[in-house]
Amino acid sequence: MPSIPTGVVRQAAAQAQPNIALVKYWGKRDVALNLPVVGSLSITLDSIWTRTLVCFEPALAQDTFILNGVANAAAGARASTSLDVLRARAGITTRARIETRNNFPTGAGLASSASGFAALVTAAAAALGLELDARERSVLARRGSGSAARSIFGGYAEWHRGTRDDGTDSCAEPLLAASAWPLRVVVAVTSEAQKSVSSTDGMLRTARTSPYERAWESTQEADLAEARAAIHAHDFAKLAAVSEASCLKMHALAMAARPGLLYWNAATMAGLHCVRQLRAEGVPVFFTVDAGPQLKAVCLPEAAEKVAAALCELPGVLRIVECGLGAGARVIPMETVAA
Ligand code: 2P0
Repeated sequence: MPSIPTGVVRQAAAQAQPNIALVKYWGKRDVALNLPVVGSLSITLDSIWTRTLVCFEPALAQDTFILNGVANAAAGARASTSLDVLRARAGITTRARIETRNNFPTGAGLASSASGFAALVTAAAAALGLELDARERSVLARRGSGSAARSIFGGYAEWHRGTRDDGTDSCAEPLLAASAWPLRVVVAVTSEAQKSVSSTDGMLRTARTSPYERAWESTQEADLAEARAAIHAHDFAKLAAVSEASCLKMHALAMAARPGLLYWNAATMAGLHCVRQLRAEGVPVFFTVDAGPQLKAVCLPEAAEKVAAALCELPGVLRIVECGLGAGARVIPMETVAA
């Protein structure tokens, strides 16, 4: 296969933000392709991000991957697998230097793999001059990390399960723009540590051993329909009900695995009760928790300050990160990655 001519460097940078699933993804029908057993639905955030520069350089013998200024071989291996798919599309074998930065903790339940692979695919496609639409980038981002399919899009997005074995119909699509219903997300960070069981391992263990797997799969379509309807109607109470139900159902499914997966800590649990108490007092807020101990409180904009103040008070809450809803993955000026 040809390489880029000696001395010619092809490069581009992109930014993507994490997304938070309101109707959760958990379980794979194809591990290699990251094909999910269920569809899922999410909101993309605005102020926490991954910025990634990809430089294809003929002089490189192998891909190099630098995360927040430090070489990271494990993350680099996953990135290389994604780049291989793009290299094959472009008909080249040239290796790349990848520099990536997160302005939030990596691998701690804040969806860094979602923003990471959405930014990587968007930057690499631009560097190689591949004219891929967002749907195609969503398919490619999914192969790196399932939830990355959703971070290609801003605002509210749904990732379709798909039915094809090759995964070409398992991509996300936008449901509603962020500006059409600008909810806010208050994240209570309860640990900065990397999680002990990765999402991938947790999903595989769950599928092998949880007695609730079939119920999880058979009830997802109804949750997705309910969430879609709530979003289109801007019905906060309805979205709160289905989102909390999906979150608790996913964790119940995972807790029932052998050995059970416990992603929460005491502060996470305190956060769940705090959010329920606030809502009982009339505050428009609901919770969701992913494969880590951070508590995410989703609220109407006018409630954000009160929600942040209440969560901040809880023992074990280390800090609060507040976000709005943001845009999908996009190309950015290359100098902003190093800045
Ligand atoms: C989600 N999570 O829908 C669910 C809910 C965590 C809990 O997607 O194995 O990093 O790379 O496809 O996408 C986290 O899993 O897993 C996730 P892989 P991913 O957001």
